[in-house]
Amino acid sequence: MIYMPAFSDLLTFMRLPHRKDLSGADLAIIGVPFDTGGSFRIGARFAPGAIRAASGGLRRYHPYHRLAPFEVLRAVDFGDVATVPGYARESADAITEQLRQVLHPGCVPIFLGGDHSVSYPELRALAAVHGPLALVHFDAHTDTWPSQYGQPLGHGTPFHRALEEGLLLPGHSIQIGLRGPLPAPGDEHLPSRAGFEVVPMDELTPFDAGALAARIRRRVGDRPVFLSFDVDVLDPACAPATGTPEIGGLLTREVLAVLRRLVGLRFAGFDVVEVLPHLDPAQVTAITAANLVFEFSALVAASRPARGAQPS
Ligand SMILES: [Mn+2]
Repeated sequence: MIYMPAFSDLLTFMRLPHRKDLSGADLAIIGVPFDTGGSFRIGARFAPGAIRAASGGLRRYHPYHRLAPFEVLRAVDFGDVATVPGYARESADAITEQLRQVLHPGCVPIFLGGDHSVSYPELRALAAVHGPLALVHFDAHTDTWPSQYGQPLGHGTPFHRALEEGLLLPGHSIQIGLRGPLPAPGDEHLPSRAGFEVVPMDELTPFDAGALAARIRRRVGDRPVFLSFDVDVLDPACAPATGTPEIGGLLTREVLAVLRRLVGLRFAGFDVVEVLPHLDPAQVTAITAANLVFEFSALVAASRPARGAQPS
């Protein structure tokens, strides 16, 4: 028997089939290669390709959830959406429009950013399908500022824009891992004034995965939820290749322990953002992002009600 190794052939995420039609799909990997919303280091436009390349090292069975997500789910790799490099408004509108044409309620997208500004056009398309969403946001920064360099669209503003447009349920949303110096005094109160629950990094030492997962579950309840993962929530030792690194972050193993305790949430979508491949020693950040995408896929598979099961 001839077996094609996962690092071979044309690059899709874990060798999933490439499909532009998502009508039969339960899960879709979608690249969003826009990075000129970045305020410091840029280069995340190359992240979708780097994450797909890094996924060649993954294997298909998840021993914690005891399933192979891509055998449980009909999953595809959409490839990337088109963007307009350097033009935030035009890119945001193009991203939303393309996603609106393909997303449907039965398909969970996992977006490969891009800088964090892409969450806003993603949320516009997802809210059109599901209505307003709960947000579970892992990040060193709140990304809820009203403007960035005086402009409305950037990687520091996506959740402010989303709140303005009613795309989020702030009373069911939570931000985890915030830390680091801020542009102005009082900025630490920005997310709670917007209605988000905030778990700053200071509250995560010592780390208790069960307590954090319980807090997320209480906050989200049974609302459809968007999980947005900025790799800068991780300590730069775990994810050095990112746009705005902040020292003193979470360890990858801590994040995995929390994610694995979130089975059963109504996941409507995910993104993983701010991977900068040209700064990535030994692919460590891209490998981390690829593993997170695999974790998200396993979470979706483990959270699905059993097909054909009788309601109890
Ligand atoms: Mn961010």
